[in-house]
Amino acid sequence: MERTYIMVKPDGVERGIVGEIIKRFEQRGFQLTALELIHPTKELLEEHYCDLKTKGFFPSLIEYMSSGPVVGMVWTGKDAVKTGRKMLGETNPLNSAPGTIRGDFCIEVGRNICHGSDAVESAEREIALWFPRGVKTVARTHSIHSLF
Ligand code: RTP
Repeated sequence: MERTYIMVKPDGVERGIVGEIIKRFEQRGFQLTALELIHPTKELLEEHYCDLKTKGFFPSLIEYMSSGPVVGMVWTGKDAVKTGRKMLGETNPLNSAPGTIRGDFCIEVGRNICHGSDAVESAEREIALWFPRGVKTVARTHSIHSLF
C-alpha cells in the first residue's frame, strides 16, 4: 500500500483547519497511519525543502514554516501520493479548483496551509525525516467495503 506525508502548515494549524483536512482524507478512504504536532526547527525544514534551497523564496518559506507548530501525518492507501496532491490543489491557490483544500481555504501561495509529497520516493524520504522512530501500519480490520 502506498503512503504519503501530509503536513498542515502553521497557518492551517492556527486557523483551526486540521480537523477539516483529517476529515477529508478519512472520508476519501485513506488510513491515518501516523500523526504528530511538532514545532519544527529550521534545520529540519531546510532538510525537508532541500530541493528548493536555490529559490529566492527559500528564506521566507523557512521563516513561515518555523513560525509555529505543524501537524505531520502519514496517510496510507491506493495512489495516496497522487490523490493526496489532487485533494490539496495546486501550489498557488489561484490555480486551485474549489473543492480542493487550497481552493477552499486560502488565497496566498506563501500561506497555502498544507503540504503533500509529490512522489512515492519523496514521500518515503519525508516520512523517514519527520518520523525517525518509524511508522507502523496496522492492517485494517474494518474495510470500507464491509458486507454488512
Ligand atoms: P509543498 O511542498 O509545500 O507541498 O508545496 P508544493 O510541492 O506544491 O510546491 P513547492 O514548489 O515544493 O514549494 C514549496 C512551498 O513553497 C512556497 N512557495 N512560495 N513565493 C512563491 O513564489 C512560492 N512558491 C512556492 C509554498 O508554500 C509552497 O507550498
